[in-house]
Amino acid sequence: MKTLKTIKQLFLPMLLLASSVLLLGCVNDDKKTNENSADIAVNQEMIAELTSPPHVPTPIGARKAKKLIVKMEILEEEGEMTDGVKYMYWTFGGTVPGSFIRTRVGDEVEFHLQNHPNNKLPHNIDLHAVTGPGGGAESSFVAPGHSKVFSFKTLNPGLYVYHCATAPVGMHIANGMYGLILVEPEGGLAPVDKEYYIMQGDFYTKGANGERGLQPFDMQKAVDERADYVVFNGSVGALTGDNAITANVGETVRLFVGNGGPNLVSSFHVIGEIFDRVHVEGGDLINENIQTTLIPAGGAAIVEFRVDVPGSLIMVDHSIFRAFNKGALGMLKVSGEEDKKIYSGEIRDDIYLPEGPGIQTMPTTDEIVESEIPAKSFEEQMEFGKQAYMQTCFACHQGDGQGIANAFPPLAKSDYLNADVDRAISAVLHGLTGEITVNGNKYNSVMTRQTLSPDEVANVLTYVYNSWGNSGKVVTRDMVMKVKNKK
Ligand code: HEC
Ligand SMILES: [Cu+2]
Repeated sequence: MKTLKTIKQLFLPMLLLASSVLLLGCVNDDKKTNENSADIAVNQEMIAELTSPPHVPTPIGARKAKKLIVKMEILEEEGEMTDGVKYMYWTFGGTVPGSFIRTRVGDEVEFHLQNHPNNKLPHNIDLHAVTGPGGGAESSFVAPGHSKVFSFKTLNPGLYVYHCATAPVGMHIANGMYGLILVEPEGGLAPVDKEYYIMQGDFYTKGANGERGLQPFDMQKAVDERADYVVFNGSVGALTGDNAITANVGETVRLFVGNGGPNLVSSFHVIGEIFDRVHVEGGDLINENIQTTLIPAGGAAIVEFRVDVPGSLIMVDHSIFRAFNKGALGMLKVSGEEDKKIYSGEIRDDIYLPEGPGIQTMPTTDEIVESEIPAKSFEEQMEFGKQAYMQTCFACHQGDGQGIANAFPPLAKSDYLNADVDRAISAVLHGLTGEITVNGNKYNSVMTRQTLSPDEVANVLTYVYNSWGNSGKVVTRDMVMKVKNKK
């Protein structure tokens, strides 16, 4: 009880301060506050410090508003969802969630969005901290091997989500394209001892939870909101065991918690702790003494508490099957002296382990293997071709070649495909842009060049031509070489 009082004493002056700021805020109407922020002058520039989760950049404190240069690189890269399960993540800065951006109100952010040349897809960024069309999405659409620059002024303080908004938007978000940007108020946030960055996300894989191998994204499960994994910081175990975040008894902890979705809302809870203060939805409203705070998809919260006793605090989405069966579980390890007045029981460091199938080994016979060997028969061409399709084409043209309306044309019963085999080979070898008509529907988009060997091109197209009601053509290596040597 005494310690509780001390916490109150500690936070009371801060609260008074916060409420007087709130009162002042009430005198001005919102619009005026924004206008005032827009008038804050910037006269120096600096490169923004970006950090990977669970770390956050140094607090802003009393720094004056500046021109802040943010360089964010998009990387599409394979990672591990859980033991033995690989996933092709699309990332801002090489991590899920993406790099943390820390700014203050009145900063003029010059944003450089760089799409790595090895990437397959165009992307963009929608920052919820932006006042402007699409949150920046319209100005930042960038093809692989290009960089886009746009600039915005941070008008409203708060913790904001950013995400990719390229069609199909849900798929880009589901593959990990989200992160947090903090806009600190004038004078900065109150100092604390430890700050961390945590973001929840739901993932949809072709195989069930725990099924091994490289698991492609499953559009239908995503549409149906049937998540195979719900995790903090991009994978099962990203914040447990050796990856746990830490603090010492008596320290104040601030968690910047976001939810990338794409679908699920998070009932964020820390087992064995009460949040002293929560910046509700990442905004100015402060709530106190909270057990569980709701974080919407595409939303965030700032959670603050003092740790009083040693042990492992377990962070969960209190939709509890997600925590124990789908991965939404992290640890904050607190070291220091016990305080029997606050908690008298035995404290163990190792009692909570995810019990879901995600951590069990469930070997399957049909693991996806990459093949460099030329196919010896039609059956082998079909088999290798299917593997290549599931790894390379699937993301856009979908599992049954049905495509995605207004974004990716169908390969199933495609008149465009069946009319001209050389043209199809060329599309895979060299990419395809400009307006085309497939089965009466117009598409005007970009298919990037696919990095496949001539054998793989022959196999994948043979698979496509002999699936889903197509014309049944067989494509050979020689046919591919002929098209290749033409250009
Ligand atoms: C990054 C997404 C993406 C990937 C991956 C991709 N495509 Fe495409 N594909 C497209 C887009 C977009 C178009 C339409 C281009 C346009 O509008 O000019 C297209 C067009 C085509 C077409 C011609 C139109 C049609 O429907 O018949 C063929 C054939 C094709 N792709 C085959 C493939 C094959 C085979 C693969 C895998 C080796 C593949 N694509 C991988 C996006 C993709
Ligand atoms: Cu994207």
